[in-house]
Parts: sequence; C-alpha cells; structure tokens
Amino acid sequence: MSSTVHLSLGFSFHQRCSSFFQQSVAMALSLVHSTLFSKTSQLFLHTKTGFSHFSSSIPFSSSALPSNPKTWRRPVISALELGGVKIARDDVVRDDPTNNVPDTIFSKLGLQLHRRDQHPLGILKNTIYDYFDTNYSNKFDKFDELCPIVSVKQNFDDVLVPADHVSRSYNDTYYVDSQTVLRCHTSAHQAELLRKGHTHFLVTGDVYRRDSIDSTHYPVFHQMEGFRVFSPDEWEASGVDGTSFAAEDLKKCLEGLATHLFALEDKSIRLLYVDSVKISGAVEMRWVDTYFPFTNPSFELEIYFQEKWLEVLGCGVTEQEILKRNGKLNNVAWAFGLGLERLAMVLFDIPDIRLFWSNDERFTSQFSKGQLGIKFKTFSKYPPCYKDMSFWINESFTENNLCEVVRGIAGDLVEEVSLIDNFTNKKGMTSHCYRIAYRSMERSLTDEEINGLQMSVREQVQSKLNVVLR
Ligand code: FA5
Ligand code: MG
Repeated sequence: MSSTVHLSLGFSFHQRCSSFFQQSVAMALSLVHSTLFSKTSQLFLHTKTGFSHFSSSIPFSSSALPSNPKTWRRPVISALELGGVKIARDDVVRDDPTNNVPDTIFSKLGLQLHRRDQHPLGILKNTIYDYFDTNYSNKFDKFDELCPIVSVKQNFDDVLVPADHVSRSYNDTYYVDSQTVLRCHTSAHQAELLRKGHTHFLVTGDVYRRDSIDSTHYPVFHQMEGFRVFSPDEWEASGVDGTSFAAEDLKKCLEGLATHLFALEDKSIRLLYVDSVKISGAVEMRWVDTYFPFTNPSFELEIYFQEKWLEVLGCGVTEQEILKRNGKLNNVAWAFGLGLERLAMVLFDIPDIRLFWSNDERFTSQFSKGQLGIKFKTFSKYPPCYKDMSFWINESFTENNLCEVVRGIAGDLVEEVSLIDNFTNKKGMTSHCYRIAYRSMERSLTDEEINGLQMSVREQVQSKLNVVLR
C-alpha cells in the first residue's frame, strides 16, 4: 500500500490501526470544524441563475493558481445543475460544524469527466458499456447522472455500513450536514435502484473522500458500480448453491471485462495468485480476499502497475439483508465497484491521477472518442521538489486532516505527502516527519513559489491542526 492510510469501504490498515480515531470522532469533528475549514467565500461569484459547469470550471484551488495566466481561468461558478437539480455553493459549502466541504471540492462537483466521450474516463466507461451490452444483450440499465449529494442513509445505512465504521467519520467523508454527504461510493445507489425494480445495472459517477495524497489517490474520483440479480432457476440447475454460483459468475464477468479491455490494446491477461512471481509481458492481475459490509464473500482485483500491486476494484456477493429489504427475497446477487481512474491509469499509461483533471491541451488532445489503446506521452519533465516538515502530533491528529490542509494551499501542485519518520520520546510525545513532494504536471515551479507554499503549509498545519512544529 503506497501510503498506508487511505479510506476503504472494507477494512483498511487505517481502520485496524487508528482506533483512537474512531473513539474520538466527535472530538475530531469539533476540532476539524473549528479549525480546519475556514471558507474562502470570495472564491465564487454568487449568481442565483445556476448552470452546469462542464467546461467553465477549473481544477485548481485559488491559492494554487499557476502564475502563467494562459494556463488557468478563474472559477466563476456559484451554482450548478446536477441531475436536474440546481445546487448553489451555499448548499454544499457552509461555515457550520456539520459541514466539512472545502471550495476545492465544490469546484469539482458537476464536472462529470465520465460523461465526456474524449476524456480517458469517458472512453473507458463507454468501452465497459460495450462489453456489457455485447455479453448481456443490453440487459444492464445504465445510470451516469445520479446526484452525488446523497443521504447518510443511502451512503451507509442502506448498504449495512456499521454505525461505528471508520468510513462514516468526518475524517474520511465529506459531510454537507449531519444527514447528507457527498457520496463516497456508487454503492449508495444500490438500494434505490433495486427498489425501483432494476435487476441488472451499472452506475457511474464521481465520488468523494478525504484521503491521503499520492499518484493513485485523489479526493474526487470516479467509480462504476455493477449489480446483477439472479433468480433461483438460474442457479438451481447448476448444482451449486446460490452464493457460489454468483461468486463464480462475478469473477468470470470481471475477468472477461479485463480481457476485453486489454485485448483492445493487444495485451493478454495473466491471472496470478497472491505471492505469485511476476513475469513481465502480459498484464498481471490477482484476486485478493477482503471484507465489505455489503458483500460476502468479498474480493478485490489488483493489477501490477508501476512496480506495485494496484487495487482497481472491490466486489462480492451481495448480503441477503440488502436484497430482502429491497424486494428481492429469494434471490442472490453480485456487485462490484470499479475505480475508473486506477483502471484508466493502467490502460492509458497515465502516471498520475491529477492528470485526469487537467485542461492542458497537451493532455486533452492525446485522447479521442472510442480509442482505448492510446498510450499517454508525458509532457512534464519537471522534477519534483521535496520539503520536509516535522512536528509533535496531538491526539486528534490524522493524516487526512494534514492532507486536506496541504491540498487547500497547494491544490494540484502537491504530488505526494508521505510519512518518512515517526518516533515517540521518553515523555510520550510523538513526532511525525512528513515529506511533501511539489510538482506541477504542466509547468516548472519556481523556488520562490514552492517556498511560499511551504511557508503557508507550515503556518496552517500549526494553526489548524494544533501541532507543534519542530
Ligand atoms: C468501495 O468503494 C466499494 N463500494 C466497492 C464495492 C462495490 C465492493 C460493490 C463490493 C460490492 P473501495 O473503498 O475499495 O470499495 O473502493 C473501490 C475502488 O475505488 C478501489 O478499488 C480503487 O480502485 C478506487 N479508489 C478508492 N479510493 C480512491 C482514491 N482516493 N482515489 C482514486 N481511486 C480510489
Ligand atoms: Mg478497497
């Protein structure tokens, strides 16, 4: 795992190792909100008219705007339309202790990269659609415009996420208010679609998580949910029980999808088992057993990429309770949630997740509708610049809060935040040293600019996280 602390809807390292955090959600909440989110209300001009901002918003926070005026446009959006509903900035970003959505996140709402046919995410979504249409005779209903602002019930309760699960915390999820969140996974729509009678569906959309910073984690990314319900006659003849039948069908479906995607670029797939030796040539992937509250058994699919195993999707056989509650008693089902960016990074050779948000023509012009085989040619040869920062942490310190501060200042100019040293002294005080890598994907940064950013980071880390710099 690259930086060890990232939210997963399953059990992550984070969950196993930060019980102090679970116990202090309430404390963190008040601390986070009293200190972390002072809102920059001048960022967006307010207009009540509202409009979609597919093309006019930009992916930088104001504090991270590049100095070259040609490479950016100032955001002028105060409202947008999501699934036919008008949403004003004030509906999502509020100075209120139950709200932790910063402007940088609001600026991403409604961009809908997955609905752009020339964008790698749109190209990938369409290719996955083709696979399902061809192999399942158009049986899968497709949704890609469901509103990302959902209730806590939809996001967590409906998929059986326990009341004390770490993913519900303000440290991991963006809350609009105590009962409303920016969905942190597309599984938030499973229950409502089942209730509406859908038995085969794909839901694609933007999802939001407070998370660590590195080349494969971003606070906004895109998932595609797949869901398939079986009726008893489908598995009874097979001689195996419903759960085994569904699990086998699920793996077959996803292995078939992987073969379809990589075959388009003339690559073969090699399925490995945990601890297998890597052999170069083919795309190598493996199934790993895992845990999700909503499936049992549960699996993750990993692909070998940039010298590491990269988790690209989670899946499993749906818990009976979900089916029962939503009118599908006596059925079994499988579900998967695929991280579109991660898969697109492997397919298009995109080295950093920030690039998906780039409006730079040198990025956007490399992709065209329907063309999956294209390999991205990097245009950024700029070296990263590293800055280290040590401080004594306090009880409520979390890496996600640190990352939120750093992103708030440096925006997409920050490439990675990693813990490089960690010790506790005789007095029981714990020191962390973080290394921040600054690098623009699009231009070279001046020393002056980086020093300015680092100075602000140091100030805000101290004032907002109440840590003591060393
Ligand atoms: C889920 O979100 C589950 N809802 C998936 C699921 C659906 C399981 C249906 C079972 C049945 P997870 O937290 O592991 O699981 O995220 C799914 C995928 O999203 C990951 O495999 C990864 O590809 C992607 N992902 C997770 N966090 C990030 C991030 N910060 N940036 C980019 N991609 C991410
Ligand atoms: Mg996971």
